[in-house]
Amino acid sequence: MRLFPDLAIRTLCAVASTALLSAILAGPAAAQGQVTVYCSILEEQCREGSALFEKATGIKVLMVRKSTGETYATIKAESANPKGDVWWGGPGEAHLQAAEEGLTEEYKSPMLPQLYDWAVRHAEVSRFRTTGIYLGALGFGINTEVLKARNIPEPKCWADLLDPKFKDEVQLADPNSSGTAYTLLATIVQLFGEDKGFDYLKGLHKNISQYTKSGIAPINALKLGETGVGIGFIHDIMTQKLAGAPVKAIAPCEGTGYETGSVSLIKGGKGTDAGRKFVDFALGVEAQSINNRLKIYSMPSNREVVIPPEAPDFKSMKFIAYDTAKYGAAETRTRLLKKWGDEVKSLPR
Ligand code: S7P
Repeated sequence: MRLFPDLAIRTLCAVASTALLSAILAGPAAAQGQVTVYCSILEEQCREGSALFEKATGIKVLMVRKSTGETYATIKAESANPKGDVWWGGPGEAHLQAAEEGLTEEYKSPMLPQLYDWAVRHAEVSRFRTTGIYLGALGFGINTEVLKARNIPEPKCWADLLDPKFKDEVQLADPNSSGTAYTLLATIVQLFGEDKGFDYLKGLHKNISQYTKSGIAPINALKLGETGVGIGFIHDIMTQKLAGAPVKAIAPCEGTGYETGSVSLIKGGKGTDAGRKFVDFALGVEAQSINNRLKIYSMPSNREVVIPPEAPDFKSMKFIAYDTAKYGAAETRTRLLKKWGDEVKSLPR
């Protein structure tokens, strides 16, 4: 008689402990075992990063590649029910706006002591809601064969791009979707002042063949000879040159701006612990060395990453005192993007 209750109790205990064990394994493990990363660097960088992180941690990565402005808009739209954990890459202004609007979470990574001062200052400005992962100089690329075939002299300055000879010969992304193009908008406004800057952008508009969604699209078009001029980051143009495309990177004569590529932890993400691990990874040597293998020579924020001699020489370029904090303030970024849409993009070409 006693045997059955004992057996029943033992069976129940065994079932319960198996269930408990599965719950323990399924619950926290599922939460820690997966991270959703919104990736605003290039697709090949996103792919390599996920593979390396999965290999190093065993945590599964769900990677979604979207341009910087698009990612900001997605995180904002999802803020009542966040679906992403980490926002990896893209120029820092949209990350700063997200930080100011409380869309991202404070995180002081243990990797901070390994970073250059500029990356830590960027984190401080955001009250540690975003951190710098790379710098990239803005400029434009030319396809030397296209310009030669059309008998157009090589432009050296921003002002040269207003020449009617460049009609339908310049590609730029839309600054609402692209962080690269927002860097151009903020650079031109800082370089010429807001009124003259918008006059410049209206003049440039006459020569634009199309506003692409992503910032890299004009550089891909440049490589293929589909445009004579593509506005973008100098390191991305140099990647194409190193691969043998007939392109040249130009650091404009008047001076130029730059991006502080950033990483942020999304507020309310479901896999926040895994998200923190991914942020640490993005600030580390392994993730920041991916670029050397892919020949994408933006300037890394981790002091231990090797900077190869092929990387753009920042010292030879003329930079303006670019103010990422001011142009990443929510009011400024929102206002300038609206003004660009109303006063520039809407004009006939
Ligand atoms: O790391 C290369 C790089 O070009 O990827 C980012 C990306 O192009 C930004 O894309 P959108 O302009 O479409 O937002 C840059 O931050 C970075 O330099």
